[in-house]
Amino acid sequence: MSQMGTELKEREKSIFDTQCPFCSVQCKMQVVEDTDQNRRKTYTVIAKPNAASEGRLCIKGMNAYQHALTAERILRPMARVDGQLVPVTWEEAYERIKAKFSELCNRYGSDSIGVYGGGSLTNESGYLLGKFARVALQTKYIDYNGRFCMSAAASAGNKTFGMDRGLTNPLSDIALAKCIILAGTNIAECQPTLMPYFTRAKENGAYIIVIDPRETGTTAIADLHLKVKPGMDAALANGMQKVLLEEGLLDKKFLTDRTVGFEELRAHLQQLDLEEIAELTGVPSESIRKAANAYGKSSTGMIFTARGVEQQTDGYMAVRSFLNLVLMTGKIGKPGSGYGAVTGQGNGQGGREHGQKADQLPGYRMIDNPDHRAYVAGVWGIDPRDLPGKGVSAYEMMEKVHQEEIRALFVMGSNPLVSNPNADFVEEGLKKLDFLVVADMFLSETARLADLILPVSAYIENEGTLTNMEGRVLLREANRPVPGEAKHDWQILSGIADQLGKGKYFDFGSSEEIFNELRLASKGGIADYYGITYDRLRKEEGIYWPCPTVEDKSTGRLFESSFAHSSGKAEIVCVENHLPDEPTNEQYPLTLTTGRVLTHYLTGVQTRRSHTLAARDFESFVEIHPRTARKLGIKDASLVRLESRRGDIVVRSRYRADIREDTVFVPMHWGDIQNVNKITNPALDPTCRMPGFKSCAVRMTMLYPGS
Ligand SMILES: Nc1nc2c(c(=O)[nH]1)N[C@H]1C(S)=C(S)[C@@H](COP(=O)(O)OP(=O)(O)OC[C@H]3O[C@@H](n4cnc5c(=O)[nH]c(N)nc54)[C@H](O)[C@@H]3O)O[C@H]1N2
Ligand SMILES: Nc1nc2c(c(=O)[nH]1)N[C@H]1C(S)=C(S)[C@@H](COP(=O)(O)OP(=O)(O)OC[C@H]3O[C@@H](n4cnc5c(=O)[nH]c(N)nc54)[C@H](O)[C@@H]3O)O[C@H]1N2
Ligand code: SF4
Ligand SMILES: [Mo]
Repeated sequence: MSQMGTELKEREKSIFDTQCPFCSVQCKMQVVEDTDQNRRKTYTVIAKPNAASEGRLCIKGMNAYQHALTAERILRPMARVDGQLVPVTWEEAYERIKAKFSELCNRYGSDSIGVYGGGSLTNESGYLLGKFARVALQTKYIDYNGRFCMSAAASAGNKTFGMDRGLTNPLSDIALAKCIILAGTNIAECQPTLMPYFTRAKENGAYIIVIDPRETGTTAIADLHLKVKPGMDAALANGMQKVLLEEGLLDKKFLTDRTVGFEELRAHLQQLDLEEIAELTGVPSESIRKAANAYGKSSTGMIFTARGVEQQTDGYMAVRSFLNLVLMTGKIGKPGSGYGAVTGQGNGQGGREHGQKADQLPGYRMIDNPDHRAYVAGVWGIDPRDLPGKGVSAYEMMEKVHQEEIRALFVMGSNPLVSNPNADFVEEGLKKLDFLVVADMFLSETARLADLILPVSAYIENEGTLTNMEGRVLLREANRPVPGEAKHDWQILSGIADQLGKGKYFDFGSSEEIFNELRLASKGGIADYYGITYDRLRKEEGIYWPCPTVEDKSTGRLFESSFAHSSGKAEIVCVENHLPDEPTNEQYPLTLTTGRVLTHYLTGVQTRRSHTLAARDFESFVEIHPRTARKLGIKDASLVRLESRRGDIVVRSRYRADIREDTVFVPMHWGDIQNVNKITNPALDPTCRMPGFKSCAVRMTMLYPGS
């Protein structure tokens, strides 16, 4: 006994059960903190088996403890006094919010305050943020960073199937697919722990087609790589549909029984020309034929799209063009056949379901639907007439900030200065605000401009549910104490609501209590969480929605016998061969596309603070074909300036012989002079309001030409 006591004194172990804060796989893990007799701490990360990750972790998950434990965490609220950020008490922080929000509300009305959320927030916090905007602030202006992420796929899923849930099948179905199309998705670097599902499919004989303008970790497993011109996916999928039609590779029974719109599509495809499509897309017609035949002839097949296809000014229609392929061949609702919009953020799925969106109420209800308003108002105990109407999308909120229609902005879980397109414009707008409040763990680029910063807990300290890319709800346990005076997001929302005299609507003592209200608010909606409880989540390996009753056990496969539209049928649509919003010309001769690298996450606020990850990629770069570079006099590994009509950035050149010669690629993980969004195009998709992050016209010059 005494010996054990001494040992414990010498070495203390604490084990924290958690989930990776980054991507949509939501790998489970344990962080073991080992303290030696000199109080020195070392950390070991252990992957925990669970259904999606099957016990794997990638390099980001392995090192996620580092940013959570850095000395750079904000530990006290900070207010701007005489231009400087100084620590203040929570009481003072709340009082400042109350004073400023009340003043603006009285002078300009409640819509002068905007709320901006994020897909890293737990379901509970995201839900509460939506309620906070509508009930505590009564503003119509709320939107979130998922607008830049999932909005194209979500609107395409809703319109085509009547429902948007990232994957229509469980991940285990991938191994059963005989042909897999990965369109604009770089799973190897963005959801690395899912790769074994695809290699398993390949071992089972699957033919893998990857559509991407450059070579990536994912194209490495491709049997066929289509190097499409950025922004031309809708046309490419049109070409493949034309081939399916010509070759009679159609599931006629499925088309008749389960879809509408095919006859119009047939007429539309007949007048398209495959050679013209080959020219437009930069993909030879033989390759388009090969891809269509492989998919059309295989007994089972799955198509996945991600941001390469979706972050376009025709992202919504581009996804629908791929969904036409699914429906023409009847490859959905069966083992090994389905579609997946590969969700991005940790809670990118749940974050888009419960009311952070401008037009949405919990459970995928719509804010302009009178029945939906009445139901949710009932759950919240308010008069439906007091619910505001529909607001505008994330970037459009930034336009309203610029126009000084929105005068105060409350940001929780996003770094909009780096993630919005046209960042210089966004920065100008944020600087005009009367009051910018940012709730974050770190002094992000956006927080640096704030009038008030509220310190929040990190994933490892913050319990709550997150819904992974399969639509599987998971409970993230959290037993590490919150550092300093940081608070959970939901506690901050309750605290402010209380100050504003709305405390009775936000009287929660735990995330579980909020979840229980969310269950009720989502009940009967498309994303029905009513049957999911914390108790069940502790016992089961996560639960798929829709889950209307506590007995419900879904297999995770949707649309086996009918789609979610009231007719039960899926909708086929004719898609035009859309061109990117900003064509190249003599002045701006290159197409810039943007994306990610394995080691960093989004705007890099977290991963740039992890020493292991930062050391791997410590600065931004531009991938360029050596032939293009030589024509422009650009040397390898040199600092170059990239300019568009909106601004310029400085990054290091990186020769890549496998990228298209007309295209360059820059990752999005750095701020300031390396913030690629200083040059991206803010033109939006007319349906889902997604910006065209993946295509704009740029020029490139050496920063020090003589060097
Ligand atoms: N390491 C890492 N993982 C992440 C993230 C991260 O920041 N870092 N972020 C998470 C989030 S929020 C998201 S949304 C996902 C994003 O996951 P992905 O969408 O897979 O990632 P991206 O790198 O943005 O884009 C994917 C690929 O699209 C290609 N592409 C560019 N333009 C086009 C085009 O016009 N057509 C086609 N077909 N392809 C094109 C790019 O070359 C890139 O390889 O990743 C999640 N996982
Ligand atoms: N050019 C270009 N731009 C893009 C994209 C692209 O491919 N190309 N992709 C877009 C996509 S898909 C996305 S998802 C967006 C994402 O863009 P952002 O919304 O800016 O995403 P993050 O970098 O994750 O910023 C999250 C911020 O919230 C903080 N944070 C993390 N967890 C929590 C939490 O639990 N609570 C609170 N209060 N704060 C937290 C982090 O410290 C960080 O400062 O970027 C978009 N922008
Ligand atoms: S980043 Fe994604 S794949 Fe990597 S450990 Fe985290 S959740 Fe898993
Ligand atoms: Mo995303």
